[in-house]
Amino acid sequence: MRIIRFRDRENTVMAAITDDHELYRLEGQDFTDLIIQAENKNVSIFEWVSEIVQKQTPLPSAVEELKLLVPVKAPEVWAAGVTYQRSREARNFEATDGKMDVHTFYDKVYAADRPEIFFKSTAARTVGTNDTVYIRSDSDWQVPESELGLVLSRKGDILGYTIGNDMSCRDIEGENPLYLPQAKIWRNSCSIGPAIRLIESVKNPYELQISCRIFRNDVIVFEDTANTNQLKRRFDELVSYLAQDNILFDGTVLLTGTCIVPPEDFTLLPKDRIEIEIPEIGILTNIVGSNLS
Ligand code: DO4
Ligand code: MG
Repeated sequence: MRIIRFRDRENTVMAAITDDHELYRLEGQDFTDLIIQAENKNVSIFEWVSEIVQKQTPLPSAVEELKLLVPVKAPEVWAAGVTYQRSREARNFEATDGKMDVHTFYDKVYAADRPEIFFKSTAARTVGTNDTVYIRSDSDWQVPESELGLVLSRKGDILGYTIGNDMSCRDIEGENPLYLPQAKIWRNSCSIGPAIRLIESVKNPYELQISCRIFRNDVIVFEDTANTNQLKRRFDELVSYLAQDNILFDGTVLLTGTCIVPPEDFTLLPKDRIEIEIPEIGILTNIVGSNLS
């Protein structure tokens, strides 16, 4: 069971459920409306959505024909870092000019009880599938980060899973860790989508395959696949650190870190197409633009 948002031919924003074959309209325009509706009915979102599917006639459109939007207007997107060995190695490389035998704060945070969690994005900076993600004009080393995203309630419950792209500037991040917000946050530096898969319909979130493909002039220039079974942390552990003495909102997204890093000589260029796929959720596709274009 996946939740999507889209804009119809009359330009109206709608939320819908798709069970892979049919599309069912939801009351309200956002995933956050579902959270409140289910709460008012005293049922889980999954139960509430199943009831709608049973009672309603499907919409006549096919998902492929829709102009999809972000699946939730996440008020905040947070991200965990260095949660996979591959990310730890990549950060060590950029922070030490390739001297991989130096012990860094990335090694420390990989092993520490407290994970790295940073603020990534707001609704205004977050785009959906088929939208443009931007690269910065003051960086020469930029990559997408393919991540599983947890969709949370204000109480810190994990309600569903989405795909996230934590666009990152490796040169800015590697120059000085205090530059992290600049290496991570700018206009259109985060994308999420194309859908939210409700937790009840995922057998094992620690066995999800994540693939990333980057196309330049329609030719594939990078491709890799990893699995959430390589994650060092548990999702509830990450959420408990995020929620500690904090305020969360319905629809907050927590990205869980990347396990796919392109080779050291790779940087994104305008017009590249990035596809991040988790089969249970879909394919998050973005075209690269520059703030100047
Ligand atoms: O510490 C830098 C950021 C790490 C990150 O974004 C990741 O591991 O995905
Ligand atoms: Mg990341």
